[in-house]
Formats: sequence, structure tokens, C-alpha cells
Amino acid sequence: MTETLGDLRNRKLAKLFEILDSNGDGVVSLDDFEEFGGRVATVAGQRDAAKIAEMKNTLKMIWDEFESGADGDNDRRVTEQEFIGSLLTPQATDPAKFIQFVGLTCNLLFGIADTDGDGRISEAEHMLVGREVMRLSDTETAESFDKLDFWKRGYLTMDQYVVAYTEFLTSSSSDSNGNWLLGKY
Ligand SMILES: [Ca+2]
Ligand SMILES: [Ca+2]
Ligand SMILES: [Ca+2]
Repeated sequence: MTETLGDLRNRKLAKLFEILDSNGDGVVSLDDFEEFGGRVATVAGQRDAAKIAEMKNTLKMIWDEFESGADGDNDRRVTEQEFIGSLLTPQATDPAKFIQFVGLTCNLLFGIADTDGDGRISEAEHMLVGREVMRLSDTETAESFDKLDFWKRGYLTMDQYVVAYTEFLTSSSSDSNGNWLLGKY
């Protein structure tokens, strides 16, 4: 492996950016966020209204946090360069803030994915979120589940999810299972 550490991380973040840019115009802006929220609501559709409202509030908090940190020139559009750059700033790497952000995001994503509310994400639940929210292919979502479920139990728990998400954002090692959170990178 001759790949530099930075390249691996950049490829994962570029993949995340591609998912966030729902309409594929090369920038992440409020319309992408609203489209993303709509996809979340589709998957959460069977849940009660209070739960869906709570998810949308959390998503909005995450969005505001994301935009204020990443939109360097304040034009309400986050470019890929702004996005990747923002994750390397002292503000974003501040441990307390980072843990809070990861906790918030994982709670939300886990809550969305755990459609039957049993505290575990089954392969079928992971597949549903991969397809409907992240718009990944079934092949790469299945591969992602296989990597994340490293104990081969057939489900993911919240603590595994937090580790996976943290590895996805920060790991420079090609051996980290969390790199596969969003499929191929
Ligand atoms: Ca966009
Ligand atoms: Ca901008
Ligand atoms: Ca479940």
C-alpha cells in the first residue's frame, strides 16, 4: 500500500459529501438538507409524529452546526473543499465538541435505522437506510454491514455504531472497519 494516510481520509469524506449533496450540483446547501430530511421521514414513516418531529429537530441542529462550521465564506453553500477543510480545523477537532457532535449524529442515525426500536440494527434495517437515505447500492450496503458487524452477530449495537462513525471520520488506517460505514470509499 503506497497510499498516503491523507488520501484515505479524503476519499471517505468525499463520499460523505457526495451523499450530503442530494441534488448533485457540487455544493451542499439548504435544499440538499431538506431533501435529506424528506428521505429520513420516508424511512421513519411508521414512527409516531412526536418521534419524527424529534428526529427533524435533531437533524436541523446538526445541519446548523455543520453549516456554521463548514461554510467558510458564508455564502450558504458548502463546497467539497470547505467541507473537508472544516473537519481539520481546531474547532472541529476539539475533543469535547467532536464527541458531542458524533453522539448527536449517531443517536439520530441509529434511531432512524432501528425501525423496530429493539436497540439493534439488523442487516435488513441497515439495507433500508443504505438504500433510502444514503442512496447506496444494495451490494455496497451489504458489504458495509459485513464489515461493521465484525463480531458476526447479525446486528449492530449503538456502541459499535459510535466506534464505526468515529473511525469513518478520523481513521487513517485501511484496516478500520468503520471506514465502510457508507460503503465503498
Ligand atoms: Ca447540492
Ligand atoms: Ca461557502
Ligand atoms: Ca432493530
